[in-house]
Amino acid sequence: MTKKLSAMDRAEPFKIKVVEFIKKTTRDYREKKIKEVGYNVFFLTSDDIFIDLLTDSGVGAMSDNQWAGIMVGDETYAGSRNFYHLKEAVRDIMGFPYTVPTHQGRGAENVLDRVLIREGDAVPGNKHFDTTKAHIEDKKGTAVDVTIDEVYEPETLHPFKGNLDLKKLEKVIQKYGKERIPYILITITCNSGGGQPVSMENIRQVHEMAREYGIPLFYDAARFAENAWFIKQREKGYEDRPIREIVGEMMSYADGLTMSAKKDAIVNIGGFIAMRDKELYQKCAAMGVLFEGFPTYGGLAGRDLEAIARGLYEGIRLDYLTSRISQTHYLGNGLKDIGIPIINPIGGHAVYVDGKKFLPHIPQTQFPSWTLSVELYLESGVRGVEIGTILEGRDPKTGKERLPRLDMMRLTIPRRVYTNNHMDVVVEAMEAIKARKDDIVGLRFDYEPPVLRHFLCTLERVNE
Ligand code: P70
Repeated sequence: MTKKLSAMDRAEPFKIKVVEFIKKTTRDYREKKIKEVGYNVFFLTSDDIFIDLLTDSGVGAMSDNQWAGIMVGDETYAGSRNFYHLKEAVRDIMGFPYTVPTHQGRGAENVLDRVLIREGDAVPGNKHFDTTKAHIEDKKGTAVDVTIDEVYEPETLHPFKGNLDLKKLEKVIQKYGKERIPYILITITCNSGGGQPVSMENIRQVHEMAREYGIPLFYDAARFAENAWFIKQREKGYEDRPIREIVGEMMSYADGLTMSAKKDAIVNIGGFIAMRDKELYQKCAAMGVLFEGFPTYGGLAGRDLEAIARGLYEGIRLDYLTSRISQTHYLGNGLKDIGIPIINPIGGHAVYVDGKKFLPHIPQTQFPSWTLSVELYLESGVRGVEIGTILEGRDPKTGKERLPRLDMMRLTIPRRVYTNNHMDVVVEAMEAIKARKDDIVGLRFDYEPPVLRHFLCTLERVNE
C-alpha cells in the first residue's frame, strides 16, 4: 500500500548533535515501581523509563534552528515579534489569515468550543480524540462518530481508514439539523482510529457537504503533515505533488483548525487556533484572553512561538516525513513478523497493538490493553499507552462503561528521538511477553476519577 522506499529515503535527514542518556533498570526494580504507582504508567517518573513511547506529543527533538529561535524569543506581553512570525508561518503554509496561540491543543479546543458550541449541539467527526470529545461534552454538546466502518476492522487494509462516512454524516446532519451542528470536525490523521490518514477526496467531499448545508468545517490538525505524506504516497494524482501543495489544498477546504503544535510542529509546548473569518477570530481572541492570555502570546513565551513558527516548516519536509513514518513502519513490521496482532495498515505516528486479540482471556472490563502496557514496562522498561477502554471513559449520561470496539496499546514514536535499535528492543520485549501471555492477569480500579480518568486512576490486579 505504501510505496517501497530506498535506504536513502528512509535515512534520517539529520545528524545528532546532542544526546541525553537514558536508564536501563532491572525487572525487580520495575516490579516495585509499577506497584508503587498503582499500575498506571502515567505516574512513572521518566528516570524509571528506558524507552518512552507514551506519546509523540511535546517529546520531539527540536533542531538547531529551533533552538536558535529560542534565543531570539521576544518576551513582551503584547505584540511579541515571534507571534507575527508564527502568524506568518500559518498564513504561508496553511493559508489562514488569523491565528490565536494557545498553550497546547486542548487550550485551542476549549476556546473554540466555548465560542461555537451550545447545549444540545452535535459535532460529527472521525473518532474525535479524547480531549476533543471531553471539551465538546464539557460544553454540553455531543461528539458523534461518523468514521467509515473499516476503522473498526484491524485486519482490513484500507489506505485511508480515517475517512468519514458521508452517509453517516448526512444522517447526523438531518437528525440534528444544521442549526444544532456548529461545525464538522476532521481529525488529520485520525489518532483514535490508529493514526490513520484521511484522503483528499474524502476531505473534499466532506467540504462539499458542509458547504451545501452551510456548516463550517474545522480540522483537528495535530498531525496534518503526516496526513499529507500519506496522501502523496497513496492517493492517485498526488504522487508528484510537493507536500506543501498538498497541505495547501487540504487547508483550502477548511474554515479553520485547532492545532496541537506538540506533534507536527515538533515543539515541546504550544498550540493555536487558525481561521479565515475575522468575526470568529475576534470572538476566539476575546475568549482566549480569559483562558490562555493576551492573543499575541496565548499562554506561551515568545521563544515558544518562535520554535513553533520554525517547526512548522521542518514538519512539512518530505525527507523528514519519509524517515519518520518509515520508523513507525519499521516497528510495526517487526511486530507483525513475530505474530503480534496490530492495527493495519500501520499508521503515521504510532503502532497500535490489538490488546483484545493479544490477550483474549482478559475480559474488556479488566482492561487488556492497559494490562499489556503494564507488562511491556515490566518486561523492558518501555512505556506504551492504552488507547482503549480506560481512555474511552464512561458514558456521561448513563455512567456505564463504553467498551469501545477497538481496545489497543499504542506505541507512539517521538519525532527525531529514538533509533531503530530502540525499536528492536520493543520487538524483543513483545516476543518475550507473547511467550508467557496466558499467565497475564487483568486489572480493576482502585481509584477512578470522574473525567479523563486514564491520567489519574490507580489500579490493582484482579487476583490480588
Ligand atoms: C497523544 C496526545 C493529543 C491530541 C491529539 C489530537 C488528535 C488534540 C490533542 C490534544 C495526548 C496524549 C495521550 C496519551 C498520552 C499522552 C498524551 N494527543 N487532538 O499522545 O492536544 O495534548 O496539545 O492538548 O492527538 O495522542 P494537546
